[in-house]
Amino acid sequence: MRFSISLVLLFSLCLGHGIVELEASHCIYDQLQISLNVSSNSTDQPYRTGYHFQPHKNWINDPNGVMIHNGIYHLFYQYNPKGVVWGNIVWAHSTSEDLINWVSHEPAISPSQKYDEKGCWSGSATILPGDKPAILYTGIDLDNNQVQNLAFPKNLSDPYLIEWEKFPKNPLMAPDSKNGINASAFRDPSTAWQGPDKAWRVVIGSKNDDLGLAILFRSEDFITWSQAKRPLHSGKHTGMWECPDFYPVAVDNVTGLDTSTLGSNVKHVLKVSLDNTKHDYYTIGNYNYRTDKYIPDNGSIEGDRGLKYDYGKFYASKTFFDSARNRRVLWGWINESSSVKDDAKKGWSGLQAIPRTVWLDKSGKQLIQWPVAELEMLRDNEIHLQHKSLDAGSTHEITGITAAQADVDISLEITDINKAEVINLKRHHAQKLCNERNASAKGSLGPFGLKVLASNDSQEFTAVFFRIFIRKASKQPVVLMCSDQSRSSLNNDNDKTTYGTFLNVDPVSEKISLRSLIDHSIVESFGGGGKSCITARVYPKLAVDDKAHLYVFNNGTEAVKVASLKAWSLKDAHIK
Ligand code: DQQ
Repeated sequence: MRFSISLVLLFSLCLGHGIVELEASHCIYDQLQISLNVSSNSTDQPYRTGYHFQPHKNWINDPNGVMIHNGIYHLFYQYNPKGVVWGNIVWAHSTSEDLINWVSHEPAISPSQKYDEKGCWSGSATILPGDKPAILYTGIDLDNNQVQNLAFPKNLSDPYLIEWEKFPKNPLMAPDSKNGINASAFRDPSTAWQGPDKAWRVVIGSKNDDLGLAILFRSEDFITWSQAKRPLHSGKHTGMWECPDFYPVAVDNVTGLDTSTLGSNVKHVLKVSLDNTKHDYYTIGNYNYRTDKYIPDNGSIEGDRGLKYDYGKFYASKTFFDSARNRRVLWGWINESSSVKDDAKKGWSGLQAIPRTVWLDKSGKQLIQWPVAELEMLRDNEIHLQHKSLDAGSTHEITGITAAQADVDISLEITDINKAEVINLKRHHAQKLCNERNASAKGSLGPFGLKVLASNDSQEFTAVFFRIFIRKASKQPVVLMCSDQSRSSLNNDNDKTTYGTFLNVDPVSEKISLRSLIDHSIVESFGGGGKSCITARVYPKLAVDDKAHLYVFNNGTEAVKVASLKAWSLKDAHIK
């Protein structure tokens, strides 16, 4: 193996002592800031993915500065060049022509100046007039203050924009203690937008006590920025807002919009990453550029009880407008659920989710997310199943594809809603309900769905499933969507939290669909055509590579029907 006994000893010290908690709530494991040689041998690396973005080794977190420029997609991301844990953060850089196959370059932005000597933290790209990309990022200065800095490509005729120059007048924005802003809670500039008055606006994540803030700055020239008297928006009892993302969505179609678009058929989305809970939640509402205020729609719930992009592992996300294909694309960081000891063994930690196209649902009340269409070029060995009845307690194996690296799209129909259990939902939180009634707990209508990364003896599996209930109060049906990791691995060092959410689908008039992207240690699931998403990290010991199986199952007492199922093996993406 690639790490020595002394490192194991150092690691054990880390568990008890010597871990420094930072404001960004990442731990610093001093003793693990050491880059290891990492094996590429697949038998040593059962959890490496085939088509998700991940560097060869070391730690990654937030996607940064995502953009398209001259037909090339850019993904920058938080990266530790010196270890498998968070620290020494630089902006690593990769480029792609299709969002799936990637080539890596030298880090674009690394600590070098007194205003970013202690870290180059998250930020965003804005395409300025004349097609000139600009990056705003948070620097940690020598006194540990968080400040905002600007960088431009050194050579605009380089199609890959490999070298970036920091603006000589950095820092351009600093925290104002008179406004109650602490210098350790002022970070992650959004993509900027330009109002009809031509002034640029940008939001910075912050907090004042436990009031989460999207602090607004304005500028005429992108260089001199002044803080607006009031934030764009704030949220009571939400704590630090990290990585705010603010963008327009079209009301009546799926087309993406440039970040500066305003108009009567346009709503706005504000997403914030809640440091307290490590979830990305969003509201939909209206933005008034005259007052520079964003007001969420009635019923758009603020905070961790609100709508989440993803109810599993997905954080510090960021969107960009893809002008080549008129869509808005969402990137998000998927963290590990394994122990730091196991991360040190495999030599890497963290990945990026498959980029998702995002648009406003017809209801206007939520977003829809769907893997970018380019992923489909990796599909191979298509198999079909149609009109298959799944009797009570039955399991059916799906064969003919590589079950450890696959794309599965299933739609299910219930037969009789009157058989659904009546439940007082006021007392139930979706995740708790999924936890109490896991995949093995029989119900009437459900659990039914997929068992993925399953061993042939069912000792290991991850179940992504549904249960249908009738609400006691309204007598209306409700669909629960769960991702149950409790049996995902014989290794009990992993976090096996079960995730869950309610899915806004009428199970009487609609089929219940589920698409799951399976990639060795990731199960990224999209319920109801992208209305609810759940991403899980799992680390099977038995269900590895060709020992992994895929099943459809029904553990309810009532039959359900597989209206259709399509599944594909997915080929490896080229990620160099
Ligand atoms: N990660 C960055 C911060 C951001 C946090 C540091 C979110 O800029 O607030 O690596 O994961």
